[in-house]
Amino acid sequence: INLRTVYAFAREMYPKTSKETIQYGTAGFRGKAEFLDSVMFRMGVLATLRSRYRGGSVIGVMITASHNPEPDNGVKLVDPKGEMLEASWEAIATDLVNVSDQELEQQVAKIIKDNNIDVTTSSQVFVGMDNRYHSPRLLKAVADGVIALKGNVKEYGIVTTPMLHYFVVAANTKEAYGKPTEEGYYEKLIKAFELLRNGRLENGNYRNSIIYDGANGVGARKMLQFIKRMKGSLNVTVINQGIGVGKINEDCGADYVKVQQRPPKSMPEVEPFTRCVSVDGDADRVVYFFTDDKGEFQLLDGDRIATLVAGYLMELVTQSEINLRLGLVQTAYANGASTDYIVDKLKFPVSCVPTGVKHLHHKALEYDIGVYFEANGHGTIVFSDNAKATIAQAAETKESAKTLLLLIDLINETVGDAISDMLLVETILNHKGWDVQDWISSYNDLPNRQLKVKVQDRNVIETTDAERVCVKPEGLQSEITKVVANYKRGRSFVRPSGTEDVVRVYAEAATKEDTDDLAYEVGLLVQ
Ligand code: 16G
Ligand code: ZN
Repeated sequence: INLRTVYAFAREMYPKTSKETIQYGTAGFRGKAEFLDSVMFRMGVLATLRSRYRGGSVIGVMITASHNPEPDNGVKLVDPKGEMLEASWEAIATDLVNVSDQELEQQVAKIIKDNNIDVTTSSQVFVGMDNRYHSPRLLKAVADGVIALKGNVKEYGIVTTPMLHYFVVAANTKEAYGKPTEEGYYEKLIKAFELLRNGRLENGNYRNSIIYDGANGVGARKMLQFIKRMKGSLNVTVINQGIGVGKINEDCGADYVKVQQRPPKSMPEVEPFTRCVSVDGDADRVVYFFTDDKGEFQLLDGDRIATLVAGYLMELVTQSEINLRLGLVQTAYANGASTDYIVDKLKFPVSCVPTGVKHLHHKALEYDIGVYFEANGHGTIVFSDNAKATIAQAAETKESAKTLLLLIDLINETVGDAISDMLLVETILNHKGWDVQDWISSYNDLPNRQLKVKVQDRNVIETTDAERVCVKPEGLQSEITKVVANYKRGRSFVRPSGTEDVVRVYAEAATKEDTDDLAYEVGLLVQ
């Protein structure tokens, strides 16, 4: 490999146009699409190096800015087991993206040397993208980066983020996890879903239809593909399909619904208590919602999904008479009422970790069955090898264990998957004979509020204890503690955002007014 060609390629086709330093954060690189061409090219280069470093295993590259506005785009790397890129390589990525075109050749040589990479070995990179209009251009840049290092690249075109994770794992496990194709993905999920339904489409209060808000993103397109193949096992009406004037995530989608606490603007008139679901722009987050008979909006977010799933898994494990370690992983954003419910009522072990999928996923792997969800709707369930073997054995005699076995196939263990999570929720509600009213009445959420505060340098704020305690600047935490003490059931924390140049404030309290006041007071302390 001639590294000169990498440099020549970069300078000719993907010159670096921005001088601003960017950082590989919790969601990879994000920014305005027009400045990302050189970033994408370099990530193609890096993915190829990473694949060689990992003995030729497939590395994934996903082009998306998830729930962010349509003009933004971004890129993240997927490691061989479907996890987020290893932390030490985040720094390597940051360095590689920020050097000048002239320094690029040197920098690539340095990565090769530091990591003892044999550049003559084979490599494989899978690339996917969301349906932003600039994604195809950026995808080509990634592919060219791979080609510059004489690597192999497979382009999946427009797919959801969790689909790409699935393809990577499927290929790296030699198809033990499934076929690494779009059709293989649909087949695996739909087969499990239909077997779990077992022909019983309605049950008790459960109605077999749902309104699905696709956020004008790739999740809408893929849901239309699911519908074609599902043959009526679930009646889905897709809104915000991405056809026409609607922009990705604008006034719709999981982030809008969760943060604004209201339905998408384009929501059609529906009967009270109609079950609705929203996914985000790359379909790795999902939240449910409905409007009650008083016209009030009701949200069923990631915490609700987590408690529903955890409770159900616990039931099945108990009925199967198997001994497995179950655990739920949350972040500081989890509603206090959800944590109380799960600890006191369900007697389920809970742990709290910092924001970001990699932290949750990592912690969940410590259990036999690890359930993790962020309140924003990103989450999944992971099963240890021991759990899989134990369940498979019990399934020979116990119905409940058979159900568990099918659930494993329905769940995309590699990362939070909005569509897979939705099919899981639908399965549980169907089995329980529940609809949204039954689900929401399991506990009462505490009113909560999030604020963004613009500050000069958000990194002056440092936190500990899974972001629940602020250690810097000195004295801020004691002031927050003092303020919080004035509110019944009050809880509040501040943390620097990992994706935007702001400090985030979270507050919850017994009443809505108190919550707003508390958020405001803490916001003032930060300013
Ligand atoms: C990223 C994270 C998400 C987290 C969010 C927080 C991944 C793949 N995504 O989108 O899990 O909730 O950042 O954003 O890790 P913030 O730091 O701006 O609050
Ligand atoms: Zn997303």
